[in-house]
Amino acid sequence: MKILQKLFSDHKKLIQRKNKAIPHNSGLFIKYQYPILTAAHAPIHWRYDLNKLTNPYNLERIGVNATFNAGAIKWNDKYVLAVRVEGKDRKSFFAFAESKNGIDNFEFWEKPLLLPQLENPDVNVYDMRLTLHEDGYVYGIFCTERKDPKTPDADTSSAIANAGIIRSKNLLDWERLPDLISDSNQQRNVTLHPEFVCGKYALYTRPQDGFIETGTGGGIGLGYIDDMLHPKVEHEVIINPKVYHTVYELKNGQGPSPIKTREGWLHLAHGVRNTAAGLRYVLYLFMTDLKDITKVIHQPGGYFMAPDDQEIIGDVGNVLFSNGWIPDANGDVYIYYASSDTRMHVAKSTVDILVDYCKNTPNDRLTSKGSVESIMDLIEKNNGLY
Ligand code: M1P
Repeated sequence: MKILQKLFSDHKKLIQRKNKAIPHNSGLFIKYQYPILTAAHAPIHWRYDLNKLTNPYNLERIGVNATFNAGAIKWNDKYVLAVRVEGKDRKSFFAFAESKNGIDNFEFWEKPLLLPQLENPDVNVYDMRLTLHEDGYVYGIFCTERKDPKTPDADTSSAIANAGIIRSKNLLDWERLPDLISDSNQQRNVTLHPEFVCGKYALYTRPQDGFIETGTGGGIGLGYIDDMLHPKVEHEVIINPKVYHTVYELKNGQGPSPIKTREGWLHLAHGVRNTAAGLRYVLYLFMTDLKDITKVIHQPGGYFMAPDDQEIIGDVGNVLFSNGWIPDANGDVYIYYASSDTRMHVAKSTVDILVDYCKNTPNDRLTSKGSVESIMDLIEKNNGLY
C-alpha cells in the first residue's frame, strides 16, 4: 500500500476503534479501555503536505504532541469536545472533536479553531471550559498565557496566566471578549456558573500569586461579573480552600461548570499534592448549596478518581485533569478527563451515584486517627452484616 494511503487507512481504523467498558472496583464509574483522543487522532491533512511535488518523501511537516484537557458540551445530539491540542512546537490551541455516543469514534472537525485575538495577543492558550449559560450563549473560558512583561529578557520562562473569554451561539462563530479583570496577579481554572445569581454572572476562579505556585492565594474562588463585555470580577471569595495534608494541599482548581441536581450543585475539581516524585493531580468532588452557591454542603474525603496504570505515564506524569463533563437527560454523566497531559479519556457515571458518593462518603477528618475512626464507624455499622 502506498505511504499516504496507509496513513489514511490507519487513521480511519484508529478513529473507528470501538471502546470497551472497564467497570471500576469502587462502583463510582466505568472507565474505558482506550483513550478517546490521542496525538495520532489529529487529522492527516493538518500534519502532512499531501502534494507529491512539494513533499516527495511523504514526511510529516507539522507534528502534534498531545491532545488533552478538553471542555465538553452536548450539541445537536453530539458529544462535542473543545480539545487542547499541543503541537511539537509546545504551543497549545483548540480544536473541536465530536462523537455520536460520547465514548468512541471521536473525530476532529475539518479545521482547528483560529482564536480571535485582542490587542495583546495570546502566546499560549489551553484548558477551555464550555458552558451554556442561561443568557443563551455558549462561553468558552480558557487560560491565556503571555510572557511576564516585568521580567528581564533573559528570563524566558516567567509567564502571566489569565482567563480569556469567547462566546458563540453556534460553536462556529466566536466573539472574543476582554480578558478577565481581577485583583489577582494570575488566574487559571476559571469557569462560569451556568445560571445568573441575583442578576449577575457568577464565575469560579483560582487566584494565584505565581505562575505555578498559588502562594498565599489559592483555593477555588467565586466572584461576580455585571457585564461580560467588561468582565471585572467583584466580591471574589474562596469557597473551597487548599488544606494541609489532603489531596489538595498544594493547590486545587474547579474543573468544568457544576451540574445542577435536586440536592445541590455537583462540582468536579482537581487537587494537587507534593510527592518525592513531583506533583500528583487527582480529581475530587464536592457539592454546593442550591440557594447559596458559596456554601459547600458535602465534600467526601480523598480523591474520586486518580491515574491508573498507563494513565500515570505521559509528558507530565501522575496527572488526571478534567475540565469537561456532560450530564445526559437520562441521568448518565460522561466525565472527560486527560491523563498526564498527554491523552483524553472518558469515564461514565450517573448523577445519582455521584450525589450518593458526595453525601455518604466520610469527609476528611484531617488526621490518621480520624481516618481510622471513619473505618471504625463503618465496621460498627456493618456489625452482623458480614
Ligand atoms: O500539568 C498539570 C496541569 O497543570 C496546570 O494545572 P494547575 O493550574 O491547577 O496547576 C495546568 O497547566 C493544566 O493544563 C495541566 O494539565
